[in-house]
Amino acid sequence: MSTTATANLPVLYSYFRSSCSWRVRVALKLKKIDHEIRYINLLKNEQRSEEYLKISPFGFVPAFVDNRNGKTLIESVSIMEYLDETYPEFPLLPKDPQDRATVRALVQAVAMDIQPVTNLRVLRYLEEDKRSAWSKHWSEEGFKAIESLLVKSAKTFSVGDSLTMADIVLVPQVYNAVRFGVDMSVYPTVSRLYRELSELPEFHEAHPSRQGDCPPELR
Ligand SMILES: N[C@@H](CCC(=O)N[C@@H](CS)C(=O)NCC(=O)O)C(=O)O
Repeated sequence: MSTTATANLPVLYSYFRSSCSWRVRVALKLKKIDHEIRYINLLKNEQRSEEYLKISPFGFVPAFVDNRNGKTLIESVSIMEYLDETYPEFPLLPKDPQDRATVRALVQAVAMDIQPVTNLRVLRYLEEDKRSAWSKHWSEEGFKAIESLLVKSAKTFSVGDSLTMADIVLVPQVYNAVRFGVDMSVYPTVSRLYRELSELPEFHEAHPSRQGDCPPELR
């Protein structure tokens, strides 16, 4: 591993099942940015290696190295915002300030309220037999609120008729909720968006099962 891109392509540090990495994988695809992926195996604790902590001091994926300046970025939402500001093709935020605020509220609900409490290091801190109920509980709490926001904001996509970051963060988090045993049918708007977004090639290609580090039995 290196802290700067050695090839001509930007580099994404990713793990196939990481919802936060999946977000950036989709953003890169929507913006048609060619990139290299380097795999960090979270189950083998590669995110805690001395070498990787120099890239991401929190020991999280994703991290992104911009080949244009060799700089490393961390935090999936700020990586997406950076990509949006520096690669204008396929804007990920709406122009209207009210809609932007709604997109950001939905993004934060997932990225700050659900994902952090169901993250691997938090689950590992809990006793093993408590982990599943914990993840399910916090996912249900979050999606209950997200459903009521989406009922007001969604049309074709989460906010109106343009695909935004709100959609990008939604799909991986629903995928995780399903893994945690959440019954998503009680959130009809979330479920409809998940189904329709999952069919788009950018989401499909960025799916965990399509990643080079996905074990054969999960493909
Ligand atoms: N706020 C960070 C969270 C990143 C994060 O939690 N990544 C998870 C995978 S989705 C991770 O690397 N977990 C490793 C661990 O918990 O040890 C972001 O949005 O990028």
